[in-house]
This record gives sequence, structure tokens and C-alpha cells, in this order.
Amino acid sequence: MKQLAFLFVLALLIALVGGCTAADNGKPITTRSTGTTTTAKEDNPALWSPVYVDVDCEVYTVTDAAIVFIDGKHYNSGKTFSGFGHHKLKYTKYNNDYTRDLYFYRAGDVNGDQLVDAADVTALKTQLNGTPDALTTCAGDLNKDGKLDSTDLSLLTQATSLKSGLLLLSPVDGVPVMKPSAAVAEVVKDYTPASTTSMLIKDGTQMFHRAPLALTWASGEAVDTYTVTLSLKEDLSDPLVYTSDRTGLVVYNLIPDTAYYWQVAAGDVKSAVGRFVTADTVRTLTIDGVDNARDVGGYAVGDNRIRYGMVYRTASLDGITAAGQREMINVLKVRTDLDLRSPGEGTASDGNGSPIGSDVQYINCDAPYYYGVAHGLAASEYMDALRAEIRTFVEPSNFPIVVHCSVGRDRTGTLMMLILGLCGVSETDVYLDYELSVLSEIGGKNASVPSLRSNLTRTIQYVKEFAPDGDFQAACEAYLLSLGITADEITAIKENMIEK
Ligand SMILES: [Ca+2]
Ligand SMILES: [Ca+2]
Repeated sequence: MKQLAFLFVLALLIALVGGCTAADNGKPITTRSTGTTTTAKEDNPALWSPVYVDVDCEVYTVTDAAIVFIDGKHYNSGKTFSGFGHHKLKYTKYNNDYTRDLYFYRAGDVNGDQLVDAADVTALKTQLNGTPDALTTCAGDLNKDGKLDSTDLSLLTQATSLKSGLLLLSPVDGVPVMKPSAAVAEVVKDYTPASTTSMLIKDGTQMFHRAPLALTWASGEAVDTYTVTLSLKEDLSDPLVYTSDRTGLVVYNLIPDTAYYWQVAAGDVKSAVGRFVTADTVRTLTIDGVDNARDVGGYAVGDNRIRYGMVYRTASLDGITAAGQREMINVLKVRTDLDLRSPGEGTASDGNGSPIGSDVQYINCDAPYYYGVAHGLAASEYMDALRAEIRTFVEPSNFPIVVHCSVGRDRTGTLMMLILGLCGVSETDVYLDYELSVLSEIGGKNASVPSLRSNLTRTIQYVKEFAPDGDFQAACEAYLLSLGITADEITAIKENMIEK
């Protein structure tokens, strides 16, 4: 509750501050002023690295709350941060003390006076001739390509002399954005079912989330609301649409290894159409108030793959915030909430439907998990529930589906093993998809990777007994047929899940 109350106060403060206009003489890249204390989200995926916070993208002015957001979690720093520049954040988590360097900056504000104007062009020229300091390195990198060079100087010159219209600044095309966390990338690379270890269970969400993407632009004049259109097509059809009251926007959860096109509009004024590409690797998801969230899309099925944007697996949705609901509905387009918990467990079957919202279909199945446990696949009293779970994937209008239990690891993992196995995902990738849970905060808590893995191994061995001479996919199919799932239903599930 404490956190909710804080978020409410924060939201109120953001609302109060949102209408402010920077009283500066220079050409503003932002239309907002900032106060003395800053709340921020990290935009750097590396563990324990400095946190660079572009205030135009992700910082909110608050009064005396010395709390910093990093990857969606807030930490009480025990001190306040005054103004822009370099600060030290100290905080405690899991009984460990951490210190991180925080740089609060505004893109383009190279000299740190909170204005973006011709003085910054001069300052950047000077810094480029020497060894730029850390603040300049982040504030001056206008196209956010990780390099500070003459391209940034040219963009800053254009931005500060812009008389009208909209100029896209970042991201730059050709440099993959929204990189996976270092830990996820390490696990996915050359994964074998013995490669993750308990050493990876250290700090939950820091290890799980993909870097958010900061879209930035400059405006010839201050505008109340910008509309940002994001599409997989160059003609911007079928877009995701966001609004922003500043000249920056942070987006999450885009599809990996994919080209996107984007445009900013202010009334009738439109920018050029920009293009960028996202980095590869598993689509872990950032949904405020929901842990262990990821898309099961992308796994290879022969020459094809599992479709992105069809099935998301998560931990409990009970703590979802309004921002998380918006992400689920507007970006992930969720239509069905498949809750695998027992009635009465959290909000399961409490009569209020899905925590995502009343437009989302809610299905609750008291699900089995693993083989060889009391609540397992051999327990006949859970087979009605298992059939209902599986049949949720038959009807195309149910998709996209979010599947979850409490942690999103065991009951969800058992169901995903069967669905992905049925679709022809390799046994190795099924293990990978399962083990990624231990990199999330909730899924890694009190987890022993070897014992979890042995649970899955025993369950896969049990399923394989249904087609002893066949492969894993044939075994999943035979097992589901033995449950009473029909051949037509199995075909429908595959058609829904596999991209052709
Ligand atoms: Ca400045
Ligand atoms: Ca740059």
C-alpha cells in the first residue's frame, strides 16, 4: 500500500508539474521545467553501471521524496538530489549496500544550465576538441548512438536554431536499440540446459529487463502535446500511438530484431518518418507492477518461428498499476487473462475478473504443475483444468493471451512446456524459456536452478512416455490426445502460434 500511495502522490505531482513551461530564452528541447529532486528510470542495461537520466524522457519533478526508480523499482536513497549533474545514489537491497552514479541531464544541455541553446553548441565544440566529461558524453549524444561526435554537433546546431517544424533526434537508424540485459543475453547465447546456475540469481529485475528506448526530437516551438506514431510499416499503417507532453518519449516492449518506423506530430505539423531497428534476443517485458513477464514468441519451429505478440507469460497480475494496464492493453493488445492459480489465491476468481481491465476475458483454471508432485500432471483431479487451459489456445479470438500463475514459473512453465513442445519448439528452447524465470526478481527468489531443472526434466520424461519412439513434439501431441484434446484442436493451436 505504501508504494501505491507513493505512486499516487507522484502521479499528482507529475500532473501538477505537467503544465509548466520552461521560462528560458534558448530554444527549448523540452517544454517542462524541473525542480530540485528527480525521480528516474534507468536507461542503461549494464549492472551497477552509472545511471544516465535524460530528464526529457523519464524524469518527474517531485518535492522531497528522495526515491529513484531503476528498472521499475524504487529505492529510497536516504538523500535528496538537487538539480542536474552528477549524484551518488546509495541504497540497500537484499541486505546489500549499493552505490551508483547518477547523471541527471537534459539532452543537448551540455553545459548543465538546464537550457538548450547556442551556448551548448559552443560548449560541445570545445568538449569535442578535448576529452568530454561524463555529463557531456550523455547530454551531448543527441542521437543516442553511444558516440559523441560531429553528427551530434550538427544535430545540436539544427535543434537550437530550429524556427518551426519537428526534427527527429534519436534513435539513429542502424544501431540496434532496446538491448537485452547483459544477463539475459549471456544465458541465451549458446544456451544449453546446464548453463544457467544459481550464480545468476542475484538481483531480479536488474537482470531481466530490456533497455527502454528513448525517442527524442526537437520542436521549433513549445507544444502542449505531441503524438508519436510507431509502426512496422513504412506507411505507418496499423500503428502504436503514444502521446507526450515533452519532446521525448520512452517506449518499452517492442518486438526484437525488427525495423520500426516512427513520426512525431504536433497538430498539423509532422516530422519526417524515422526508422530504427531493435536488438535481438528474448522479448522480456517491462510492465509496471508485473514481474517475470515475457513473450514466448521468436523460438524457432523448423524454418519458421513462434509468433510474437500472441502469448505472454508473467507472474501474478495482482499488483499491476495503471501504467501496466495501459501497456497490456494499448501496446501488447491483451485479450485474454489465463490465470492458473487456485480460486482464492490472490485475486484468482474473486469475481472481479482480470486485473488488467474489464474488457479482458478472464479464465481461471486451477492448474497442475510438473510431474511427481501432488499437484502434478499425474493427478487426475486436475485434468479438467489442464484441458481448459490447453483449449484457450484453440480459438483465434482469444489472442493475445497472457498466461500466469503466482510466480509465473512452475504452473505457467508446465503449460508453456506443453504448448511450445506441441508447436515444435526444441527441447533446448523449452528449457531456456523455462529457466529465464530465474533471472526475474520473483522467479529467482529462493530458487535452486538444478532442482527446478530436475522438475522440468522429470515432467518432460513423463510426457515422452506417451510416444516412446517419437520426438518431443510427437510426445506432446500424443499426451494431449490422451487427455481428450482433438486433432483439430491441436492443428488450430499450431496455426495460431506458428508464424508461416
Ligand atoms: Ca545549456
Ligand atoms: Ca551520437
